[in-house]
Amino acid sequence: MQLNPSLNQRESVSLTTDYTSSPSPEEGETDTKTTVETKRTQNTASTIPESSVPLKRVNSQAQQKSEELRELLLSYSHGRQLVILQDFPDPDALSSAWTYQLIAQQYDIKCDIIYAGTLSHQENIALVRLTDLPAQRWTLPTLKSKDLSSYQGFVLIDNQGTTSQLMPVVEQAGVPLLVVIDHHNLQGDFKCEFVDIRPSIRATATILTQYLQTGLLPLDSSISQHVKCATALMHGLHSDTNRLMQAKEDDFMAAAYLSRFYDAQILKAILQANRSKRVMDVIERSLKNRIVQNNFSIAGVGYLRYDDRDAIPQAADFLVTEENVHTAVVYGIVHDEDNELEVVIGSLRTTKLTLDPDEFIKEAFGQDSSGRFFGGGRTGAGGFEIPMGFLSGSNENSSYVKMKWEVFDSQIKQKLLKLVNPKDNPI
Ligand SMILES: [Mn+2]
Repeated sequence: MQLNPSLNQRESVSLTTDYTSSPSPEEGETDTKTTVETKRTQNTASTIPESSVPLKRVNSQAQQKSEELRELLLSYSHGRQLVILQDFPDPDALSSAWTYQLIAQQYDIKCDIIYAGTLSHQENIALVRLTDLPAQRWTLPTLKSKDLSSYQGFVLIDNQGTTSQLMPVVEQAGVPLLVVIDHHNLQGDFKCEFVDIRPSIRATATILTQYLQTGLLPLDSSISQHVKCATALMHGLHSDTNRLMQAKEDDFMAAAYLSRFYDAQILKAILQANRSKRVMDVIERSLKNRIVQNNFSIAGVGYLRYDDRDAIPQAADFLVTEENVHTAVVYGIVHDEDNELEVVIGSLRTTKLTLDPDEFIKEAFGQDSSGRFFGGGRTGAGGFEIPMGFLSGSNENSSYVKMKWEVFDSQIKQKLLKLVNPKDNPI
């Protein structure tokens, strides 16, 4: 365990440098770069544009899935589809959905990319603005006001429907599920025409990039939209793999392919988006309230506005950097004024290789009355959402508000500490 931090640090340094460095030629260019330039010229001369030469680094599974997807898109051509993202979409989801939309466009399929919550992370807002990423926020009332009969089906990307309020409504309206593309562990049985769920892959952006590589949509660096989409995918891949530190071979191969098209300046601008003061305040609260036991850091941050929800994972990201801490859990009560809803939202971050966030969260919080887990995770990260039901909603009485927080705070702590300090089965 002692070896890992230094290893990670070293990897992080070299990768980060490579990744965000400007591609513009500078003085003292190396020989390697000159060779690349020469090759490019040769390619142009033989009239084969570099971008149309597929990188033959896609495994047979990806190849087969691409073929299946091509057939599906062909059979649904000239139609409309809804692409449903988790309520609070992350860069992996946003970039993957956009790529799907561009691929589907080739078959004259119009896709609307929708999510119910907000884009609350400053990097996500920057991503959407800087690349003109075409995702739309549809609240439940918006969705209900739409005529869904024009859609031939809906698509789940980077989720399996368990983190979206929109999915059940779309399903009830009789729109069939056509496609699921995800890298989280399987969360249920799907009766749909195309399923590509590969938990061994670290980002959905990798899966979509593989589709591009197999020729479902040849990227062209002279098309600004393609460059922006490649940049978005690179950002998705980067953020879901913890700056490539958790990336596997497939993810690196995808990043290598994207490196031929992405715009390093835009990516840099996205990554440099500043935190809002309110996010800083939540991080401060998490620092103040944290308890550290057995290398776990646990912090309740009280009430937050809906728009600041993403401060929770950011606080967890921060707490896990403390010396002697391998796992951080941060949670709070998020209040949605529009819908008079309250929900406990939490995030887990871990650097402990043997801790599976998915298992940990499922074991800590269990299932609701309909058998649905309150959350789950992937390598290094997890999240949970616990609806407050009858107890949700604002109250003028401040001591009541305080009491309500204390009840939820101690209940969550109790459940977490049971796993953190187990009597005979240490994690
Ligand atoms: Mn993802």
